[in-house]
Amino acid sequence: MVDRSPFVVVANRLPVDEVTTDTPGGRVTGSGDSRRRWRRSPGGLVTALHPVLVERHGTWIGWSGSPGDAPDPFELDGINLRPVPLSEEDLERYYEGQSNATIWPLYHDNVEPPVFRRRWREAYRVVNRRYAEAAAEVAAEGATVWVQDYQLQLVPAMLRELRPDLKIGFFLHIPFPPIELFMQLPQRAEVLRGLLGADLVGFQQRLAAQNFIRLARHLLGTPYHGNVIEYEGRQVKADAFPISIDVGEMQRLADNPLVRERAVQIRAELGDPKTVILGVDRLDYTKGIEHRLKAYRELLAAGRLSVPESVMVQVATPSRERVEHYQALRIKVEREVGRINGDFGRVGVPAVHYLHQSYSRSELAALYCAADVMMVTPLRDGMNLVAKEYVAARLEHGGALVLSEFAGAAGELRQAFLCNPHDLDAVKDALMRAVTVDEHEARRRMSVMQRHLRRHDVARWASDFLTELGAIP
Ligand code: GDG
Repeated sequence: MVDRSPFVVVANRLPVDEVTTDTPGGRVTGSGDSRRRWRRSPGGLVTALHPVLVERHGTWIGWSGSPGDAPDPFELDGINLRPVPLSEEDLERYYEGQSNATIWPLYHDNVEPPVFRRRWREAYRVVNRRYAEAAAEVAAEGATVWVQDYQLQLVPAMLRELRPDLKIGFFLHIPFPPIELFMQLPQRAEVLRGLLGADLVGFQQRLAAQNFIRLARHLLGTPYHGNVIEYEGRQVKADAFPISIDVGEMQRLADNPLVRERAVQIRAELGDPKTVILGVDRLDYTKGIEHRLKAYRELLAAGRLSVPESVMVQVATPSRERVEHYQALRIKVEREVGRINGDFGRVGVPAVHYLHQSYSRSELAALYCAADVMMVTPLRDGMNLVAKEYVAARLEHGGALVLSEFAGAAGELRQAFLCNPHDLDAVKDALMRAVTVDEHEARRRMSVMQRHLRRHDVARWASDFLTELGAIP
């Protein structure tokens, strides 16, 4: 039996990974056959919420990462973890289906056509109820429950029905679409009512909060004043809380002598080019990887860039590999990489180093330190933390960020080289401006953006949200 908590986080995934080998740092939990080792997974969300969770004897509810029966609740680094079971079929329908093949593309401006399936919708409902029931069970009287992201949009209303005494917050990490797109969703009223179960609904950008408020009015006729919606005798606030990163962690990594040495080594391994251009993304069609590669190819073809003076490194972390859209994307990206290397590479000197792999935080930091230009060109992105990580890692190095106007981060990182990723010429121009910017100007831009990030890190994001929710004084 888990103790009841005054502070509960509900997210699709628990912030831990199971350790299968004797990796140092893994903690043993449970007893007998259920002895399993876990390690806290890196991530801004858990870093930001860790102090609050520890201080308040908090509980995190989520999936453990393995299909089938859930492990018993356990404690790790001062946080109570309450696993929710997901079967193979739940994963296929609720997670890969409704979450990642319906809602994900729809909320990202339909950059790929969303797929609508009735059985996915039903699975989404069933799984959301499971998370809501778990939260209702562990939350203490009058507790604060913070629900995270697009996989769990029905949880706030389900939870309110079970436990009207709770204070419920919801944060959406991805964009919230304009009315005309949202209206395509067959489950639209149910999703909207699900979100309206919260006391505070947080978005990455103000525009998203406005889309939500207008949608509620359009679909349910709910009156509103400012950012407060009147719904079923309650007030629901909708506001923007742009998420950020653990700036200190990234700066410490970038300052670590081993990471710096590795950055020098990476440049040497790339043949000490004049310009290293970097992309780091989950292999996702919203990230604009193909567009970026195409822009680079056209610049090479026109002789505005050349190999080996410039080289591109594209890390494309494997993601959602069982979803069809992602399989098709991988083929397209890899074809483009092959084409560029075929046309412009030489034996031992590729034009693009393509890495379909996952890296440690320190290797990522070394890549950020090694790159003169970082390309972040999503077609649509709630925020994009990679852009913020690059800026934080640059310390005194200068360097230039090419950033899509369609990433939430563009609202804050105004000194980046901004571009419209749908306009190939604009991407090419922004990339050339970043490649050729003089050092003084590059440092100036970087230091303005760093100052902004130091004041707006992920701890501030969490405390702004929880203060607005009335969960902290
Ligand atoms: C969603 C929204 C919003 C990437 N490769 C590796 C690795 N990463 C890390 C990055 C970064 C994170 O993953 C990716 O975050 P993004 O923000 O760039 O993108 P999404 O995954 O799409 O995140 C997004 C975010 O939620 C937060 O609200 O910003 O808009 O789509 O931290 O560094 N980390 C490691 N190895 C890798 O190979 N260790």
